[in-house]
Amino acid sequence: MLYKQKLARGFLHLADGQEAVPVGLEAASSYKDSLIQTYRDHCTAVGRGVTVKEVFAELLGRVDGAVRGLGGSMHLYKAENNFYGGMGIVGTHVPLGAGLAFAHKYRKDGCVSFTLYGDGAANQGQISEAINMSALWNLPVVFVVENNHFGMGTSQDRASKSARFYTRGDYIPGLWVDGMDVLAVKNGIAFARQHALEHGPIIVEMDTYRYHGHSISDPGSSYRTRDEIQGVRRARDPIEHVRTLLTEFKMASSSELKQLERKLKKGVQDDIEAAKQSAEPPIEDLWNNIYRDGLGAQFRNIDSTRNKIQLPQGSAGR
Ligand SMILES: Cc1ncc(C[n+]2csc(CCOP(=O)(O)OP(=O)(O)O)c2C)c(N)n1
Repeated sequence: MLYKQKLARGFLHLADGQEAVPVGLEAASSYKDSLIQTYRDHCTAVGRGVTVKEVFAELLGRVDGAVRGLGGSMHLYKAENNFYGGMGIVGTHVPLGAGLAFAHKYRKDGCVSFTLYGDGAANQGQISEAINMSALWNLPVVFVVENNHFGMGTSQDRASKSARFYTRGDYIPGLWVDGMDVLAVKNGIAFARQHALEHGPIIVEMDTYRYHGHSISDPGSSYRTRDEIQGVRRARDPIEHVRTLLTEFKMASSSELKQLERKLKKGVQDDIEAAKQSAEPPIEDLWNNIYRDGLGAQFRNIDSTRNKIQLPQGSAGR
């Protein structure tokens, strides 16, 4: 809705349907482990300790956002909890994930790198390169394929010769996990984390599903039927699954859960309102964090009264 109101801008990829993956992953790891992933990063960021307000403020491009409103939906980040984003270019972060694992091994800190990518990304050459190096050097990396069954408007079967992604590491082992079941995710990740520490890299395929289109510009129903989406919602929804477990095992009653849901929804609404109140970044931020010392006055001046950037004479076209 914020996007339709033109308050959230840029690209936007929703992750509803895939919630069990970050929740289960965080339950079996710690913020000392590194985590890096794609642009579909809202839930993962919250799992890594980015607040809901920081996520919304980032979507709205405000200074209270996770990266001061400069990154947007695809570039959430929290270095102090070893969350390295949020990357827009498909597959490019996977070698970086291997690099993070190299750092853990070098420092001997007993931690691993969780490197998440999609079923579409799994066909990229650089994934094979990252797997080769991490196997060669025995790096503590867990490659997590979030198989939501679709790339950008393309089903996995039209893009992948083999859609058994957990087998695609050739000489490294793989594990298939029901990515809609948070407890299965937790157990799978706990196993894989231990394996990575003792024996090196492993692939974990999380069988999950995205309800929405690839991004906000994709209605998401031209390459699959609405019945299919409704069917997954009815049979496999990760949140309803937790509700069933909690009530069946009498850990909470359905009215307690409804009350909790109301409270959380109100909290999210409050966070959205607070995000809307946050200021836009100052114009100087256009070049802060780009050059080591900031972009010097030798290149650009700002006429802040007119809010316009002026290039010095003779510099046009550089
Ligand atoms: C190198 C590169 N090629 C193409 C794109 C455009 N693109 C963005 S997402 C995407 C599909 C990726 O699908 P998948 O890896 O399954 O992840 P999902 O979106 O399903 O989470 C494509 C082709 C891109 N961002 N980067």
